Amino acid sequence: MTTSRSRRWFARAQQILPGGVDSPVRAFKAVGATPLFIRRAEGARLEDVDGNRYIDYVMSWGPLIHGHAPRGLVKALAAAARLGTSYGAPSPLEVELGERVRRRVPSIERVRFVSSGTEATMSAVRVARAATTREKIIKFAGCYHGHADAFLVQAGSGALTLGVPTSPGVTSGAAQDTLLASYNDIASVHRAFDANRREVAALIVEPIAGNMGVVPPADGFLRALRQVCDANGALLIFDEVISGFRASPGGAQALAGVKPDMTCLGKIIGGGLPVGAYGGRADLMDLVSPAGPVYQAGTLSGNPLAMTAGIWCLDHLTPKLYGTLAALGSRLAAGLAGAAREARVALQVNALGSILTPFFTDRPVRDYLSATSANTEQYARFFRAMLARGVYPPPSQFEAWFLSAAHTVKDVDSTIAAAREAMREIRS
Ligand code: KE4
Repeated sequence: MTTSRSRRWFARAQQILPGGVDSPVRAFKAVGATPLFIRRAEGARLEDVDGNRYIDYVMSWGPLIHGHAPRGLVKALAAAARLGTSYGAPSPLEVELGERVRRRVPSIERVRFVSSGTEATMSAVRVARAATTREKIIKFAGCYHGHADAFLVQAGSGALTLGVPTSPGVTSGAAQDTLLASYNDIASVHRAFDANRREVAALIVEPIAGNMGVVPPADGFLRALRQVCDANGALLIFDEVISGFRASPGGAQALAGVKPDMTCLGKIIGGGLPVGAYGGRADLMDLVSPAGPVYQAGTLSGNPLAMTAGIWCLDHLTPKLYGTLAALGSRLAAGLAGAAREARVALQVNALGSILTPFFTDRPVRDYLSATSANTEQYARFFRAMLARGVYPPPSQFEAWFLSAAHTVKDVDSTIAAAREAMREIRS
């Protein structure tokens, strides 16, 4: 299997794109390999510029629950494009998609479409700060909400969980209003609230964490977050950019039976086109301009192509599909665990529905600390061994593997067979 054309494209790309990519994780730095440049994709398959084909478990990081380029979606987009690619004016499509979102996620009484998950989360926090006239937010170590300054923060020194920037260019001013808590540790949330009484506008959380690898919420954790926010007059924001319409037809909030004040969406509601959305209680969302004073805008917000894609994707999500995806997910999870056991490699597989992460550690993974106990070098070797066998996992230990309607039992069984060989190969 040659990847010479990808290498040439990567060398050329690095002359114009920082790091040769348009998003860092794609550069394969965490897995010590050269990124593959993709020529086309269809169903569950990627094809790189050298003609190599792979079973894809990145699936564009979550949007492609129906697989790459579903025929019906491509047809709908082609028709939409003939009617114009952007109007910069309202269209019925935004209303149609907004009503579909509300039917499936009733906590979203009003919704605003934007063009990325980052725009959605940063705008939701702005609304929360305006509604409460408070400035601080609480987030969890290991949860990722996009690259707005307020989120590029890690636990600083001292027990008070004060945030410090994780990136140059983020000012201490932007970071100081972000407090850190530990996922699945409600006591850490109480500590953050108690140390900042009546100062916390909102707590934002991935209700099923996907960005430290998949870490499901412990029983009762999300309900406890609802209670502690209510007790402190803070708003609860669910960042469902990954879990929205992925975990269940109503997202993670439907599974947990917990109603957030606001929800952020992305990925699946755009079917691979640039979309994000934030929404929630009408009294909060009616603060957003031009209904209210909280400013937020976007040239391509509600774009007709993206709305068309979102409508098609939601309309083709059936209860049966979730059952099929969950069965595939658990088959793959069990297969990876079995492959590791056979090779005597320490592995913990966290799985929920159609997302999962194999962690190379012998510790159960339930938060950022235990996730980072994973052997990332071993994951990198596993990644390279799988790529060589025609399987394309996420190029980082701390990401979710995504299944889609296009993946078959045969794909999963081939992946497991490849994993059995790869595990033997990497056994340290
Ligand atoms: P975007 O701005 O990348 O559309 O969305 C940010 C975001 C917000 N919230 C959650 C829960 C997310 O997972 C994301 C983005 N996810 C990453 C993958 N873990 C996108 C991939 C990338 O950064 O290239």
